[in-house]
This record gives sequence, C-alpha cells and structure tokens, in this order.
Amino acid sequence: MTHKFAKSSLAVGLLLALAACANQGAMQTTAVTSVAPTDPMKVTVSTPKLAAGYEKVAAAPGAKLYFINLKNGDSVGSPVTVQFGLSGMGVAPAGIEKAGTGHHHLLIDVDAIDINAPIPNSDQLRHFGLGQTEVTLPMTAGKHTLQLLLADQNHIPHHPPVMSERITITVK
Ligand SMILES: [Cu+2]
Repeated sequence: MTHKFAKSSLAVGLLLALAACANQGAMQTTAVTSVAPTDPMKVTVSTPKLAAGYEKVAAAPGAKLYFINLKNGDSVGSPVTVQFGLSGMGVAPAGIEKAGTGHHHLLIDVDAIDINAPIPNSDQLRHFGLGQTEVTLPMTAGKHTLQLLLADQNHIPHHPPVMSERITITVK
C-alpha cells in the first residue's frame, strides 16, 4: 500500500513538472508569434493555361510547401541552411514529367513574380532542378525575405501555385 502511494505521488509530481514545461512552452510560442508577418509577394492570378496554350500541371489539392528549419523572424548566421518541406506532392528533377510532382525554387528578396511564365533563373530565383530539398547559402548580413515556390518540369508554377509563406530572416 505504502509502495503504491509513493508511486502515485511520483506520478503526480511528474505531471506537475510536465504541466510547468507546457506552460513555459506556450509562453515562448506567444513571444515568437508576436513578430509581424512578412507582407506577401505580389503574384499574378494563376490561369490554367499560359498565353501560348501551355497547360499548367495541376497542383494536388491540399499540397503544402513550407520551411522546415526556419520561421519568420529568425536570426541566423551565414552560411544559411534552408530546408524545403513539401507535403501532398512529390519532388522530381526538372525535365521529368510526372503528375503530382515538381521541383523547388527559393526566392530571395523577391517582391513580385509572374506565375504564368517560367521562373527566371538568377541569384534571387534559385532553381533546384536536380530535386534537391535543401541548400546552404552564404548570405549578406541584414534582413532578407525567403519564399519557396514549386514548379513543373518546365519551371512553370502549378495551377493553383504551390507556395510557402514568405518569411523574413535576419542574417547576423
Ligand atoms: Cu526550375
């Protein structure tokens, strides 16, 4: 009986400790979400077909693109590792036509984009045509916006577009 009592008071103690941790976690989360969200990028209205008649690849319903290791308001050192998360669709290299797939693009400090055209290729619009799902980049100090955009075998965004949230990070 005594033994049983000791066991249950230990369990209560553990529960209290867990509750205290959970509370602390909630308070920290509140502090982080007080960072103002980054203004969304200006995006053209997606059309199922391009002017030239090209039929866009359909996005899977509910597909989500997101940053695995970064969130809005993070401060990081250079080089910056960015991990690309995708759920509901698959990754395929550029040039490979397969339903429900695409490859990643990382948009750095991009304020506007035409999603009814192939994504241009530049230091600000980086293609991961081999099917890569992360990159480590040297970045200049200061604030930068990052956003992910999925595109098909021809670098044309899906319909509707599969985009991540746009986030701002500070590079120390
Ligand atoms: Cu591309």
